[in-house]
Amino acid sequence: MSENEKIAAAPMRVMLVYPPSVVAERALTGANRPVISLPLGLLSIAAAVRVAGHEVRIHDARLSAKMSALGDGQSLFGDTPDEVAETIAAARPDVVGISNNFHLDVPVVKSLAAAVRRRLPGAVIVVGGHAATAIAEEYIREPAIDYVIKGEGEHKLPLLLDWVRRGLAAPAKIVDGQAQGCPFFIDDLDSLPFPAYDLVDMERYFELQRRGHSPRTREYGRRAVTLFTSRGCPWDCGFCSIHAVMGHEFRGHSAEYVLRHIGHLIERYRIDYVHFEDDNLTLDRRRFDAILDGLLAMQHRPRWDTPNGVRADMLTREQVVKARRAGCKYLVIGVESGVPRILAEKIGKKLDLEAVRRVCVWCQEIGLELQAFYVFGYPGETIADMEATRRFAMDLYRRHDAYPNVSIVLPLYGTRVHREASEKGCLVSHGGDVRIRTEEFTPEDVERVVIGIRKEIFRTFLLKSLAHPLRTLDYARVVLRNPRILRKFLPRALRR
Ligand code: B12
Ligand code: SF4
Repeated sequence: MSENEKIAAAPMRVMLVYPPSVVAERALTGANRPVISLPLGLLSIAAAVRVAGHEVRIHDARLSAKMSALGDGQSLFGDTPDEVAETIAAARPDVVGISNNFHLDVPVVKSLAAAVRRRLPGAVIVVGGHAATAIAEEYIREPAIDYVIKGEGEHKLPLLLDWVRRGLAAPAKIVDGQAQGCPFFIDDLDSLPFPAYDLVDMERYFELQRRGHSPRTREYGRRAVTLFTSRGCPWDCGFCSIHAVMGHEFRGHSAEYVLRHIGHLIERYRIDYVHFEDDNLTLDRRRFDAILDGLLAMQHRPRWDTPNGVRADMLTREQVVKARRAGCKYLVIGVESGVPRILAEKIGKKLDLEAVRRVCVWCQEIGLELQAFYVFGYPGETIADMEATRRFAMDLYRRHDAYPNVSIVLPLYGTRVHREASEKGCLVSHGGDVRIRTEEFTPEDVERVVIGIRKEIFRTFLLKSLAHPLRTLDYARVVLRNPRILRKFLPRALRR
């Protein structure tokens, strides 16, 4: 083998890093516990990088669960950028890949990259993820950052590593793979190896989730994992930012792959709960049916939920019935607004509210818990529209038990709402983040509406608890196993 061939075949040492999370300042007092779940993107990339013959490690900065003040109404969850950089430098990697999915974490990712650069001047530093993809142009202006990989990383990072080990500069600092014949979206998801769970301390995630850091509180501190079994969404809701990474075309792992994956997690990590975080778990009806059939056939099937929401018009009554039998703890549907005009003309969700009502009735009939997402503060909405959504949501809650899960529209980079609001000068800085202000409402108005409805939900919840003693017992079990939940939700519910 020639010297050049030896270099070309030598494995690179790769360190994949999940940054500390920027969270609200009140998290410091313990009133609002920051959340943690498996860094699925990095686990999946790590598995692909390993198959490509490189040495790979993962460092999740949140695992220390340390809290520190950042100022400006924010705090940091996990090790500080300097501490993370120390850990990374000790491993002397050739390439450092930092994940940046959330817009709030951007400043921290930039300072983390700078801290790594100071300690490892020769390392190649690359960022990727949802936020990184949306602001790739801004990132490559950072002196510490060599490359931004846009979109999914499983094929593009090994491609970049290949250039690096051959001593070649990538054709561009923004890597989308297409110039090299690498399709932007991965066509056959089943060709991907299972995420490299063995590279992280799974017990530490279970422990932190048990200690109140779980993003999904209804799992009772079980051995719960998040699973992402499909990518892409053909719809185009104006507030949603998934398309730049996941695309419009739906791509799913086969049911057989999903069931094997769950089997692997049960056997290797004794998991007993799955959060299907897909954007469209039910879009391919045959696939979803086959997953349900497979779960039904399992001897020790895990409980599961769909906390990221599914579309009400992509469910049949038979599926809802089967889902309950197959271990579904609760379903979540994305409704967003109770006003058809806002849904159709502003948000662009293309959802018939009759489909929502149907699913509410089905779930109530068969005793399957249901939650519904609503967002408030979309440009074009009036306070009267928000009131109408509040009435719609509370009516479905009171009559059909569809628990409303309400939030404020975040103008995320790369979304239609961000673009339109910024063109109209409607973006304002608010509480350390960016919010929307229109002629119809201010950020404070929207907050008032949302706090009002949260209080109404809480009161209704307490009343309903009296009528459903069994379910109340269920909630009591959650609280007993994790009393911090009260500190998290009570102040929020009671806040004026
Ligand atoms: C599960 C999930 C959560 C979970 C867990 C998140 C976590 N910490 O891991 C919870 C519930 C905690 C959550 C919370 C929030 N979320 Co969220 N979440 C998701 C969801 C549904 C799936 C993420 C996932 O696991 N995907 C599966 C893996 C395989 O994909 P991936 O992570 O994107 O990774 C791929 C690429 O991004 C890329 N990549 C990622 N990292 C890296 C690194 C390198 C080096 C490279 C090369 C490539 C690369 O390659 C990976 C493999 O292909 C996504 C939507 C989506 N479709 O992805 C939203 C999403 C990421 N969330 C979003 C938002 C806004 C939030 C919240 C701010 C919501 C809120 N109002 O509170 C909070 C922030 C919490 C926080 N600071 O941690 C937005 C982010 C947009 C943005 N630019 O900020 C998304 C895109 C949803 C949306 N509709 O727009 N979320
Ligand atoms: S919110 Fe859901 S339905 Fe709408 S575009 Fe995003 S993933 Fe698709």
